[in-house]
Amino acid sequence: MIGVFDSGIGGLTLLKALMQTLPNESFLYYADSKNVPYSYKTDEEIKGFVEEAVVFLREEGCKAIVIACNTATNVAIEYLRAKYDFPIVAIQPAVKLAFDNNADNKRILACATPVTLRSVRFNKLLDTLDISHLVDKLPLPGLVEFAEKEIFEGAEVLNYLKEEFSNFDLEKYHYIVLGCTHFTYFEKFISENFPTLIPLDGNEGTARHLKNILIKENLIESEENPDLKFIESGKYVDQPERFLRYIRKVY
Ligand code: DGN
Repeated sequence: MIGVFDSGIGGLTLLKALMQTLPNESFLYYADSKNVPYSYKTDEEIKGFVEEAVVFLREEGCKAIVIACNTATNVAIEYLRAKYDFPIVAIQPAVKLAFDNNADNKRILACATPVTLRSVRFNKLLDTLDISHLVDKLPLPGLVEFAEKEIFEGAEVLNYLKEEFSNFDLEKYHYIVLGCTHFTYFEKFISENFPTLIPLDGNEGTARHLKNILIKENLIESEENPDLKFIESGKYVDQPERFLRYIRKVY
C-alpha cells in the first residue's frame, strides 16, 4: 500500500496519475482537512502537520509515501528524509519541465502557494536550473479555497484569475506552472479562458518517479483487487463519495 498526503483534496489530482501509472497498487490517501489551507501557515506548523500524517500512514502499513503537496515538500521534505528511512517521494513545481520545453525562450509563470514561492527549496531549484531570470512568481491561494469548495469554473473563478493576471502581460508567457496540486482542477478552465497559456503540472513526472523507485527497491506489487481508502486528519472516511467525485473531476 502507498500513502499519499496533501493538506486537502489537491493531492487527489496526483493520486489519479499514480493510480493510472500503478494500477495494481493499493492507495491510502490522507487529507489534512482540519488544517487546510496551508497557504498562510508557518513552516514549523506545516512540518508538524506533515510529520503527523507521515507517521500515521507508515503505522497503517504504507511501504512508501508520496507528498502530494508542493507546499509540504518545499517546507518539510529534507527534514522527513533525514529522519525516516522508507521511500518518500515528493511533488514539486514543474519549472524544469516548462524550461525544457521552452524552445522560444518565453517567460515562465510559476503559480503556487505563497509558502512554496518564498521557500528556500523552490528558490534553490530556480538557481540550480539557472532560470530565476526567466520565471515570474504568482501566488494563487484563492484557487485552493475554490477547489476545497468544489468550485472549478464560472464567473467567480474567472474574475479572480483575471484580477491576479492583470499585472502580467500574458503574451510574454508560454507555460504556466501549476505548482500546487489543487490548481490542476483548473487546468482546462485556464486553457479555455487564457488560450495563450499552456498549463503544466508535475503529476505525471512524480508518478513515473515513484514507479522507478518501487522497481529499484523491489517494492512493486501486483494486487488483483487494489484497495483505495481515505483518511481525514487521522480518521478513516466511511463515505468517500466527495473524494471519488474529485478524482472523477481530473482529466
Ligand atoms: N495542495 C497543496 C500544494 O500543492 O501546495 C497546498 C494547498 C494548501 O494547503 N494551501
